[in-house]
Amino acid sequence: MARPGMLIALIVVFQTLISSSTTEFVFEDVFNDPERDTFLHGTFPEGFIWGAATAAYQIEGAWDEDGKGPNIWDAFTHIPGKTYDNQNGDVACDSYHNVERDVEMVKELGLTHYRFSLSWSRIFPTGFTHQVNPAGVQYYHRLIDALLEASIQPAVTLYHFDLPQMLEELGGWENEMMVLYFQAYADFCFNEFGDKVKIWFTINEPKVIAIQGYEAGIFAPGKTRPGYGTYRVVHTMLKAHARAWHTYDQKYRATQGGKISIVFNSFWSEPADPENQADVEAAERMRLFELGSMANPIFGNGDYPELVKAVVGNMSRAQGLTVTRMPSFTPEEQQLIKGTADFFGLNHYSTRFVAYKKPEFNPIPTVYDDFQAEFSSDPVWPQAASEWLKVVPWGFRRLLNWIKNNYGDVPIYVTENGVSEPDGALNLDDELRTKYYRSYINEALKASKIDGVNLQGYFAWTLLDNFEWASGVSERFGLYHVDFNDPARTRRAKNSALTYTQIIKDNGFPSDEQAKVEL
Ligand code: GBH
Repeated sequence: MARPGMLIALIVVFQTLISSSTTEFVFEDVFNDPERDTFLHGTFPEGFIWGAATAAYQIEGAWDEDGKGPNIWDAFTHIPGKTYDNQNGDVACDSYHNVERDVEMVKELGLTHYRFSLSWSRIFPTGFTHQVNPAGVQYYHRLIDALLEASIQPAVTLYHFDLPQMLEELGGWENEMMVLYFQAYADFCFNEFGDKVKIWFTINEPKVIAIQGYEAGIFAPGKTRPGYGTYRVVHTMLKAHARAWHTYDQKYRATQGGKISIVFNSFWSEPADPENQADVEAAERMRLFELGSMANPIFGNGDYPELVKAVVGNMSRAQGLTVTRMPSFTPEEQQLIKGTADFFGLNHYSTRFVAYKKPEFNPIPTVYDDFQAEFSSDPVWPQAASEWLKVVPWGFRRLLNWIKNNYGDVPIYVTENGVSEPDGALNLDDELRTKYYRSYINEALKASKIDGVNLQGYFAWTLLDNFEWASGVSERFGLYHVDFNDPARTRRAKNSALTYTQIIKDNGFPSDEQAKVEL
């Protein structure tokens, strides 16, 4: 005789079978491979971090107020022709004068954490630590205190693209001394804010700063050092990061008990033709250039990947050089850098196809020639306002797995993920972003639940529309809309904010059955 309890159990099983046989997709018309794209119901591990991220220069404004010193983005954006429509971040979202409203949005979303960055030259106008600007320090205390008051944890980036101009004049990140200047700045911040801040990020996206700022010259400081800039700047930044990590580890960890790491940005590189061995190798080469060349020193053996060293070495030789263009670490430096991370910070936005490209020997070598790769995309992939950003949810899961396969069970925080829509008439119904978040977070869920990736947190980029670097305010990434024509910089929730709030409340995407049981 079946007992009533068993009968209910059978019904539940039956219902589960029915619901899992009706496949659900987020982008039904584009990503509808049942194996790859089927929506997964389920929730993230308990205690999962739900956040949103911003960066000082992109939101604060008040560029020369209350004793703040100039930084490289102030200088760069004030040069005509460097940014979209010559826009700058002089006012941006005016977050310097809107602490309360910003924290209110964080509360509305139900975030557990808010990731923002400190403006180095707001705290130290010249960058050097002998001359502090108390008003700048107070601003960050006010923000941090308001967050803590609302039980939201601050997650603080020390450096997000905005080097004090004085330090740039001494060579910027091409100057070896930056390692020590950065360490001194970091030391001050741990000491000043560390009793309240338990998650630290040293440098946001070293590779992006290096390639855009010191090789292509399209980001501040706008230097062009083809073939050399990227490698030299990444080299210095990795050492600067490592020193800051050790400072925290030795002087503050025991009393403050926080975590500290660095943030890398990466596309997913998919072979253009998975049957073509050269494309398969080119895709892996790109992953190593883009992510491995920074992750290997820290999460691997302390050194750059052998393949990357060999490729740059061979190219350099073929270019007639007797010394490789890629700097190398001494054994002591490798020791210094290896293991300097408490988690893996990952910014991810998009995927690209990679095909093999025959090496080109141009009169002036570039890092792009070193890649020996050709990029493309599938025309069906939804296009964001940013040219480089195609929406490809499944690439996210593959990237998370690649990190696990290469660097083991390291806890991963996705420190940025999001999508841009063009500037235009006020439209709070941001369908592309809503679908982007649902599908990308769903792929993260698959990585966590099915693949066993140790994913512990997720930060949406970004809390509010802001100054998108060289693109000015022409590309909007915010969960909240900002009216840049309004002196009050009024913020309004977009639909994606409501969607994200619900995902956070549910800690993922529980099935109807799961939701009922939890009631
Ligand atoms: C992040 O970088 C940044 O951390 C954040 O500040 C930014 O707002 C956000 O992404 C959105 O862009 O002009 O074709 O050479 C992400 C990595 C690196 C992607 C620079 C775009 C420029 C491509 N970004 N890249 S291109």
